[in-house]
Amino acid sequence: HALEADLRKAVEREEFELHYQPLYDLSQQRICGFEALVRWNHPTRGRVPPLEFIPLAEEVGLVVDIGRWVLRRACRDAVYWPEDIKVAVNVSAIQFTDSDLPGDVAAALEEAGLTAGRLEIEITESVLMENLDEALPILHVLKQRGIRIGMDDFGTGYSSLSYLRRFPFDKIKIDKSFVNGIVEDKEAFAIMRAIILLGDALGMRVTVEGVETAEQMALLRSEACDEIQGYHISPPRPAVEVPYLLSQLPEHE
Ligand code: G
Ligand code: G
Ligand code: NA
Ligand code: MN
Repeated sequence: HALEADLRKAVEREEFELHYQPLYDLSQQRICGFEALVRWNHPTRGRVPPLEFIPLAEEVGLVVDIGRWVLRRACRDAVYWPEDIKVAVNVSAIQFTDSDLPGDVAAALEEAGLTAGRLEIEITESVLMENLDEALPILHVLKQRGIRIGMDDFGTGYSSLSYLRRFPFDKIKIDKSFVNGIVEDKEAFAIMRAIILLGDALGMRVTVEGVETAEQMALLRSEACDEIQGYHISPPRPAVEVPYLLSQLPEHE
């Protein structure tokens, strides 16, 4: 596999880069954090999307090294941001089973000098599904140390609801597929509303992903939705643009 060989070199040569997408607080009307999204700038192929190389990296065991790099890079970037701005990092299931995730997280925070409370770990349901017995104690350790834990792509799996009882997530991120049609379609809106109320009733912060229009944002503002993410606020942007985004986006109404 040619891509696999290149991926190995990419780890050594640090061909990765993090882009950041704002998380926008609806009541404060300002950015409250950024999600780190990894990019691979291949020397000849150009940019390879994460949906292509993350699954491959998981298969061949490279996702642990890449994940460690992402954690370190994200903490080192975030330490230069204002103190009330959090950084969210995606973590793969394999990082729970094949590495010392709490150790890697602690090292990344310590090396950067970042407070644990500024870091949020995003996990998808498949992470939990694949190894619940191993993942749950690790999540508890991270949470005890003050790291926030969010359930990503909420609603896309068939067992999301049962996981809400098994672990006290700080946040759920409602998958972008649920935003489609909320403005035009009563049923779509009813489902969105019910999921938001569920998260809210369980004391979790609720984020809606994939918000692309002002109408969607206005509708969510009238609900118990805490924050939104999506192209309407901003697509993921390179780290150097974070200060610009922080200075521009309060006007984003
Ligand atoms: O940014 P983009 O929409 O292309 O991301 C596609 C997918 O890749 C998303 O589902 C996202 O969760 C995943 N992804 C992005 N960055 C990382 C990362 O650093 N680690 C892991 N495990 N997944 C990531
Ligand atoms: O799985 P995860 O939630 O981490 O995926 C994040 C991905 O969603 C990123 O690749 C990002 O590029 C993409 N994304 C972010 N905002 C929007 C949006 O408003 N619409 C769509 N269609 N995709 C988005
Ligand atoms: Na995510
Ligand atoms: Mn998501």
